[in-house]
Amino acid sequence: MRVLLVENGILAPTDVSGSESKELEDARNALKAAENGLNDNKNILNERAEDLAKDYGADDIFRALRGQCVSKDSGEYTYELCWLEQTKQISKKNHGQTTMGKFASIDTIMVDDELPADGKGLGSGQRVALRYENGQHCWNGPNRSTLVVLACAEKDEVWKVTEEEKCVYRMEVGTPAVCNVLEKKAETPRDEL
Ligand code: MAN
Repeated sequence: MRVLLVENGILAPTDVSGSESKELEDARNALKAAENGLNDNKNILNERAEDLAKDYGADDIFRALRGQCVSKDSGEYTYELCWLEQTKQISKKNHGQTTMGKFASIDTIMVDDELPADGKGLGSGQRVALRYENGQHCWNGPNRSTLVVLACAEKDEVWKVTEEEKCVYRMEVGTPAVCNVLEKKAETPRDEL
């Protein structure tokens, strides 16, 4: 009866024990592998599409800096800026790390600072600023946040870190990434030099 049904295409040709033929098993495994590969590629495609939709500043300039970090010792902490990722406060005593914000957005702000003789400062005019928000919660205060204000410099360097109010930090940072962005247009003491 079974043979008859198989011959007429009504039953699949499995053997009597019910186990699949080697060919069918191989084909099933190959299909599974192809499906896994397709899913992996779909995930990569989604990640790339999300990344392309993000704002990396004029000419996507900050994309190249992502993942790199610069740091500066100040008081009892080492402060670390990881471009487009997070800012951190690292205790010199116990090496405990506190997140001072995760990268949130790119902005422009006005500054009016005297430029130090060594040129390592913001000067005055419009500057690119990176906002880092929602860092580690501050006891009796907000979640920590950092405003990273940028000025043109030959190399990436944290110049100054201040805590403007409790758990609200400001970093002044030099980087070649903004040299062609705003400062060319702005009237700054730097242009006069
Ligand atoms: C830690 C640091 C300081 C902060 C206090 C707030 O000591 O993160 O910068 O002002 O916590 O309690």
